[in-house]
Amino acid sequence: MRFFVFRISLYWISTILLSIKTYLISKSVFDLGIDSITAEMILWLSSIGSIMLILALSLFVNRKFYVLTLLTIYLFVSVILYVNVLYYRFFNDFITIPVLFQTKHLTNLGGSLFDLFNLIDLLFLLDLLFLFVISKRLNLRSHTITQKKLGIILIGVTLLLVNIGLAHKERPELLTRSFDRKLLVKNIGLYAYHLYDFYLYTNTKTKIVLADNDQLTEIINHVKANDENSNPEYFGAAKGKNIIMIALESTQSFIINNEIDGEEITPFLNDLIQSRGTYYFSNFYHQTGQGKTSDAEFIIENSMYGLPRGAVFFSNPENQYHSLASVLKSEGHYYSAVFHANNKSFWNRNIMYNALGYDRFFSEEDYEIKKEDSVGWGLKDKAFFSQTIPYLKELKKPYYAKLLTLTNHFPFALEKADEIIPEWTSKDGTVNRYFTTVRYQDEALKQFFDEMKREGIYENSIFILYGDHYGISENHNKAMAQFLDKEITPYETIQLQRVPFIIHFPGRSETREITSAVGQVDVKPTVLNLMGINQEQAIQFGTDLFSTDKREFVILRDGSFITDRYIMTGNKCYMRDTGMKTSKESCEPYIQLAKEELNYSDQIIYGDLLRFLP
Ligand code: GP9
Ligand code: MN
Repeated sequence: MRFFVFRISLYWISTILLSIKTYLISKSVFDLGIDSITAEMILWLSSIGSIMLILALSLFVNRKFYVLTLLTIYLFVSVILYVNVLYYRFFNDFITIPVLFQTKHLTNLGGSLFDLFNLIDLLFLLDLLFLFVISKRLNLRSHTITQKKLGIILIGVTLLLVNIGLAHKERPELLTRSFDRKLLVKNIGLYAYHLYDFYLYTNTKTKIVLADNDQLTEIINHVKANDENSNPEYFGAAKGKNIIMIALESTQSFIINNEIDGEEITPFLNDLIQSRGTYYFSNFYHQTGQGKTSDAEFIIENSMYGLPRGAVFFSNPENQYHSLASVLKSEGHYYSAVFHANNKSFWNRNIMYNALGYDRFFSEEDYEIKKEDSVGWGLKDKAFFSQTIPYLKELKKPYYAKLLTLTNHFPFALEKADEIIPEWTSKDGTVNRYFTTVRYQDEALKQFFDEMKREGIYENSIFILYGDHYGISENHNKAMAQFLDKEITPYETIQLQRVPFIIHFPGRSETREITSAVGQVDVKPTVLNLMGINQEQAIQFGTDLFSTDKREFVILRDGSFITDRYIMTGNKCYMRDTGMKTSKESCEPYIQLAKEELNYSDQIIYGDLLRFLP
């Protein structure tokens, strides 16, 4: 035994112990959904790889301090691990640097520390004691390892690279888009997650520190110069009404008033569009980037663009915003709530919603998610809507409620029993299933509207329905060409970025289809105008959709744009009505403008510039 212990140096014993501890805690405390051999492997690799590298820091100090440094690092990492355990037991989430500064969060935790502690946690101390006891004995031997530090670092880095490779296969774009803390920890491990969080935090903070007030003045001038008047006829048209906004997951406009094998795909939406009191915008474009659903939320809340990379929900949840929810609250005394039956930390919503001024977030925890009611990403839309009704009835009026659907999300999974129309029959399974899940979502909406009518919610509300972003990516052009019976050129790809946008006012007699090109940035100014809220001082990149002097100029996040006559994408200019290529000069005047507009919006976010407003 003695021989064995002396052979293995303190460094390796520490690495093994800490890896085992991290693995056991990740499996028992954190609910990461480790459900495959690959996921198990990733968990081991990420723990061992990062622990090897962290502990290797001790190999670079003077030999005299080697053991002390190693033990200190070990203790430090154990503390990080344990603090996450306590935090997770309370918040069902992992710590981020910004929340460390949110005193509200930590006081909550502090108040219930005693309840969060489990006797079994004392086991987490055993390894520390053990190491402490043996460390003295190993002291003499330990320096031999310091000669092998290069090898150790090489192994650590290799393990992490393999880990990242596997993680990338499991979840492409994980690091550029962030998605969700649980997914991050599951795929890169707790320690690398903290490093990543630290990087995001410092990167964001540096840009904010360097920003100044003058930038804002320039942007205000730009915004004012491009402003268009809201339509006074609609000013206050829905004043005091409850606002019910529904995000239609991955829903594109091409399915509206369309059929598959003789079956309507969206009979309810088609009817709604024809009903009294409905305004349907048939050339409404999503403007989202990598932040997908969260970008759509951000754009609609703020009338600003998302970021060129990553999700602003993740990178800038600490900024000051003048969001729809907060303006409705300050100017119209509206209560606001979001309903979404998914993990609350997905897209960092639980944190970002504070910055957006929402009063309440009903997430997965507020829904009863039975196995038979869930598919794919979670609670099916029908159950989601039904369970939301009682909550809606209890909300303080007037309210602004936003509901985010989920069933029509890639990979568009649905059980046979829920299928209203069968899957399509092309060679592309994704596209085939899409029609079926869109049809299901449409049925769920119908049921929701019926229930709202029965429960007396309908009459006093105004409804805003929007598609958040595309559901069928360019990888499926072949099947799409087959369905639409035309080639999917870059011009068509832009046209496929249209998503439904519907405003429905119960009690109004008009029915209108508005065909001008508009986008998600225009939603906030429209809603505020309908609510009778003056926005002269607002910094926003969109304008009232009912404005009579509205210019047609929609900018997509990649710099593509749509004007009354042209569509520009991939550095080529097309005629908007025919899709024919035309000379680049026609689009030229808008290119710079589009860049400028996106850039100004980015500057506001990167520099947290709205904090400079009085
Ligand atoms: C997750 C849901 C889907 O909560 O909003 O996000 P997406 O992948 O569409 O951005
Ligand atoms: Mn989405």
